[in-house]
Amino acid sequence: MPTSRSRVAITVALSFMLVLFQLGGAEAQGRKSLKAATGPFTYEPAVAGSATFLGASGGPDYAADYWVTAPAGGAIFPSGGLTALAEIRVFGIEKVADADGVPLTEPMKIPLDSDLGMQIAGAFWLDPWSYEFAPGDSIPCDVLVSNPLVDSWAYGHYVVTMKAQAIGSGIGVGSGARFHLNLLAATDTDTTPPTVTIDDPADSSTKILGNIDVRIRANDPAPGSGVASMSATISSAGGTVNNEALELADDAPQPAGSDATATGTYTPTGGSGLAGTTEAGAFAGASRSGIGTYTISATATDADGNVGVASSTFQVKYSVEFLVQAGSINTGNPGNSNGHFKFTANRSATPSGVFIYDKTVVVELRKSSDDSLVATHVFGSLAGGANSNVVFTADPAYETRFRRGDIGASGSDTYYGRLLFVDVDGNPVQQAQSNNVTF
Ligand SMILES: [Ca+2]
Repeated sequence: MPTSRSRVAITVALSFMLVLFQLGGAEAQGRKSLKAATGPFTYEPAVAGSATFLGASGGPDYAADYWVTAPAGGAIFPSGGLTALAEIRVFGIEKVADADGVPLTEPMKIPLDSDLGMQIAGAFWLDPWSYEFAPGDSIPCDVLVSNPLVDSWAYGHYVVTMKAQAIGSGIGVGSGARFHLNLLAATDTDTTPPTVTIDDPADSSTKILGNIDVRIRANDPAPGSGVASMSATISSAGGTVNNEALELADDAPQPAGSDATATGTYTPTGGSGLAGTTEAGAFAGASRSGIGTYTISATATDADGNVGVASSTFQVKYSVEFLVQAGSINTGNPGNSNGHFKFTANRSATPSGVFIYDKTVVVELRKSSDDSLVATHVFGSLAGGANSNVVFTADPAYETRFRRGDIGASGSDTYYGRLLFVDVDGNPVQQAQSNNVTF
């Protein structure tokens, strides 16, 4: 027999349950009085997009979007819920025409659980793939379609339908958003070569002697067979470097519409290693450094053998810095008045910005007023040292002096120094020009 205390407890519990029951009933009663939003999901536009993929390497990813709208006109769904959790997915696949574009007498349903059905549905990436709708909610659905890479027997024209489905909500799936998917053979359909772009070194650019980055992009326009391979060669203007193959790493093959990228490094002579970095190993007329004018020729071939080309011509120079560019006037001995030039010529900091010893150096003294050539100093060991030659100093640096008495000037004048070195092809090429000096 229950104690009085437990009797109280049972009574309280029963009352509480009764209240809960009544509340629940009231809620249900309340919901029952709410109007239901009826009807299926609707889709806008009815056709979300279309894509054509040619062969196994054809096609970029196609992006499309459409809106999914839940039925409105009520506060609840027919089953009584305030919201309905829907799955958004590929709902049906139909083949409507064969690979030659001939319509099928009757569209062929491709079961979603067949290999082909799974392959095609798997190429559709939907965002979102699930959403909790309230009545009247309208949401954008993004779809990204990639090449399903079907076997050639399956080539043809398909209609893929995407729908939202909220099981148990009482909302119909509706007619869905359709996507036209054309899966065709690549053969004999691609006659357009890939476009090729040399990003680096850019055409008309100037690089400092060193490891020079090379970056080439190729893109086979869609629809197309895709970039199958890439290559590039380099030549110097005078042919000393002649169609040398560049070692590139590339990410070809790429489908049509997608960039394939090839990267690598070209290092002209002296750009790395020991050559030119010691006085004993100095560059000279017979063993020249790699400064000069170069052209890279790049090619990209698509899967159907169409070849696209591009070229880029660029300069390679030393990094020149003046340590001294000064004129001094000697009033006591005017002939000793002189213009003094001291400078470094280094390679690029990539890989090591060291001083380069290059005996092909030429310093021209030119009149600032008319650019006329007044005197030329070359590397050498003539008597007079830096007054007659360009010499290496221990810094290391290049140094030379032009004396008024040696250049036949009767009074002071204003000049500038023009620095040249002989390039890979044997041509003296200006690397720098000094400020004006007066002496
Ligand atoms: Ca092509």
